[in-house]
Amino acid sequence: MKLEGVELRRIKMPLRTPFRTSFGTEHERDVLLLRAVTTESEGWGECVAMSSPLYSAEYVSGAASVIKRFLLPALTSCDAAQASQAMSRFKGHPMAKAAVEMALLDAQLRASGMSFGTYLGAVRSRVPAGVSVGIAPDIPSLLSTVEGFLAAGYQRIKLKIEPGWDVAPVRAVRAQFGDDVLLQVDANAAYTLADARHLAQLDSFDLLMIEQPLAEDDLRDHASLARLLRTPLCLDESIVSAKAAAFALSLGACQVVNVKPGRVGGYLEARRVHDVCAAHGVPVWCGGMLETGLGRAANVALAALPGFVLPGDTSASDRYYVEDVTEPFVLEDGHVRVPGGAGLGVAPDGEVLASRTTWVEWVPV
Ligand code: OSB
Ligand code: MG
Repeated sequence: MKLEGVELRRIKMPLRTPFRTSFGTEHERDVLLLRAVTTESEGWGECVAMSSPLYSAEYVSGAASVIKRFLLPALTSCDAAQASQAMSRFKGHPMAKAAVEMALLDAQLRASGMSFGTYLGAVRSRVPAGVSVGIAPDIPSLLSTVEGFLAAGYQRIKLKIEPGWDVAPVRAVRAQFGDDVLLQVDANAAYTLADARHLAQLDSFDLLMIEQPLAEDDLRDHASLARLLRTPLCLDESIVSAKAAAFALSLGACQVVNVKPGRVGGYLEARRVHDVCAAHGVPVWCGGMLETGLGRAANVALAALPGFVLPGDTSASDRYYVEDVTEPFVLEDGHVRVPGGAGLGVAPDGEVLASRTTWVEWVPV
């Protein structure tokens, strides 16, 4: 099997409703997709970089550039694991690397007839679905959004928080929907250790975890904060590799890990993060980056591994998109099904893709 080239494509996906986090508001998702063409098959990759470098240093145009200028020319084989090794000499750019690896892995698995889930080691055919709820304009609109998600069957609610939008929304959701709802919060690094006493007020709401309260590079302060709170800490932005996960766990910087393949450079490294955490008895869950059906298919396969013991941000397609590029992922009894077909097990619809495309370029390899 030989790689002939990769088509880079940017699509603009309108969001159902704006998604607000402590780092910004997203009105539409600008997604970079890769189509790897080999002598035997095609494979799809989705780059999770966002349009601006607000969640991490990567952004869509930068990812497209590094893929074209450095990552694709460095490929010596179209075996995903070997490609990942070849790309590792370039510093950083994990989301760009993850997208290339995903496209090659999909091509390779489609050629051999194996699913992503089987390849990664999935032990479940469906995974429980959680949902990430953006910062709302006011408490009544937050409550109506949460009510809708609970009615749809979501098994876990994650509220985005920031200074000024934390204790009150959590208290309101608990008061309205009760103590049985699995509830957690995500700060996207919006606090400092000086906020410890304020954050300790969240301890009375029996949250599953507080995700990434402090800066990405501040593992020591996370370890200090963890000792001041009863609520478990989870890390997202800080966990950039399996090695970083091992270090964070050894420091006591978190008790739970959010696994995002884009953030750690790919699905193979994501599996290693899972393995490190499993060896430490630390629960993990699968994060999300507003993926289309392509990235969602791979995430759901990953979330079916045995260490993923908490519901992830593996929502249905219609959480974000009225029309997905693939057949939509739907909620079935609060779960999302792991595709069983070869590779990702889903494929984009050519017409939907064409109608959303803003830029496309063929890069021969
Ligand atoms: O911190 O988990 C995060 C979305 C974009 C960037 C960062 C994050 C998120 C989410 C949404 O919380 C996850 C999803 O539903 O895809
Ligand atoms: Mg997060």
